[in-house]
Amino acid sequence: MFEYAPAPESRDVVDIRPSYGLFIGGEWVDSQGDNRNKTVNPASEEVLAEVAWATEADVDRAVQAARKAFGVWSALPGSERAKYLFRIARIIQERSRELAVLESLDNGKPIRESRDVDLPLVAAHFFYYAGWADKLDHAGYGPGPRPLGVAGQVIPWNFPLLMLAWKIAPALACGNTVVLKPAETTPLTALLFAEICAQADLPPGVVNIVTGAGETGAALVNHPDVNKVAFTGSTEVGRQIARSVAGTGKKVTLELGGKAANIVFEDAALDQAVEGIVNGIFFNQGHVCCAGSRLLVQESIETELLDALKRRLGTLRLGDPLDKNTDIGAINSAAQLAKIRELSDLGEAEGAERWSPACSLPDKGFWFPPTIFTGVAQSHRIAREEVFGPVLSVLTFRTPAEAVEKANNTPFGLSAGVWTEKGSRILWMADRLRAGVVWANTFNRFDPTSPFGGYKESGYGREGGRHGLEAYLDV
Ligand code: TXE
Repeated sequence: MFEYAPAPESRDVVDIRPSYGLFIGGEWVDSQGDNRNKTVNPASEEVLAEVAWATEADVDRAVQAARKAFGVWSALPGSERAKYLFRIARIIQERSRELAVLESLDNGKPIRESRDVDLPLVAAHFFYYAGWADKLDHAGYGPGPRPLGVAGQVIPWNFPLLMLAWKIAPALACGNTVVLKPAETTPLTALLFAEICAQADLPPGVVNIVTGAGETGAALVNHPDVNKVAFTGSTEVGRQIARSVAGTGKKVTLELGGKAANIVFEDAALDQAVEGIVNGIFFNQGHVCCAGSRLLVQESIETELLDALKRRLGTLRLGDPLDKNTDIGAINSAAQLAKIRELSDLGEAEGAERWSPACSLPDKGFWFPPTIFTGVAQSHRIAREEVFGPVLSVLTFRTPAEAVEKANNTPFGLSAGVWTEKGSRILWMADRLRAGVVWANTFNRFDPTSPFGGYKESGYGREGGRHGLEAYLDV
């Protein structure tokens, strides 16, 4: 039988420099400290590049550059800022193959995802917010909505370029300038984005990229000349940031963890629900804050649904992220792999039953098979804590009210999914689920026009859409 086997994506389409400095004031500069960080390909553990590790003094330089550029950038007419953002969006499209390959190399995600999900969404965010830049004066905010000033932005490693787009595009559209710190394990696409800013002739200092770890992030967040802090990452660091900016007058948005319920009723279209469950938890190796990590299935269809889900998991291909057939790539880091292993072992120790399809893991790199836990109780840690990996906890319910109660029974509230053919039930559930996003008969669907963000410990503020714009404006 004919089998379609596309050639793997070539890594030669990207030109990775052996070593990178910091992008400050439109120039590449060395860090003032001696520390450097090696970023590795998590699928092979091969070192991709050496990256500067910004000190407090470097962060200060970057903030000063952003402060200086703020005067020029915020004074431009919105239509001029729009031109730059449109230009950036177009260059992202032109260089999207290069960016997608680099993202997969540095992060471990399958090329099919970086090429077909991340990159189109990255470009879409720049196009969308470019469209807003010249309309702010007529958007009903009253005269002269004002940018906040310098935005200090700290992002995680699961969607490196997309999180950058979520943060930089609205900030620039409103007239703010930016210092952004990418995560230590995935700095490369942010550094390529810096090149794109230069290619778009963006005025120097409007976007500054400082690489480093938590201390660099903390120096940025705590810098007195930063007016707005935007963070996506762990709930624990989110709490620290909220404490450290308290009383400073800085505006803050925090996008933190989740433990979303994907709720399947007995009247759902089961084949679609199976695809939605797979997409919900195994997309991006489960490194997704809104991942559908808890499956709540109506008791009457539990066996049927789980049989179908297991059959489907048997067809998923795990392996080389640059292979266009790959469904599941590498875990981003040794530390994240250790966390996934620890919580999974704990799930077993607490009495849940663990299942994975037969699949061989590559010898080198960081890998974890798609995994399902059944017989999970609400008190189990795998039902309460964010695993941030390809691990699904299955719980059951009998009535819609019980589904709501179980879905809401976590400290988080980022997203939820409902699978049913009854429209009235979707609305009834959406009204009662304490989650920033409720998807109906779909999951993990994003759009730059829609606000995204959490309830409860999942954080506060919204990114995307008009709400995302307001996080960067004084109105
Ligand atoms: O997160 P950190 P980690 C969750 C997920 C994961 C866990 C730990 O459960 O297993 O967090 O991941 C920077 N001040 N999420 O350790 O440390 C850091 O350098 C300022 C969910 O990677 O929060 C990086 O750039 N910044 C999440 C960013 O914060 C600090 C995405 C995120 O790293 C800092 C990622 C400090 N004190 C992890 N300490 C989501 N919501 O999508 C670290 N950083």
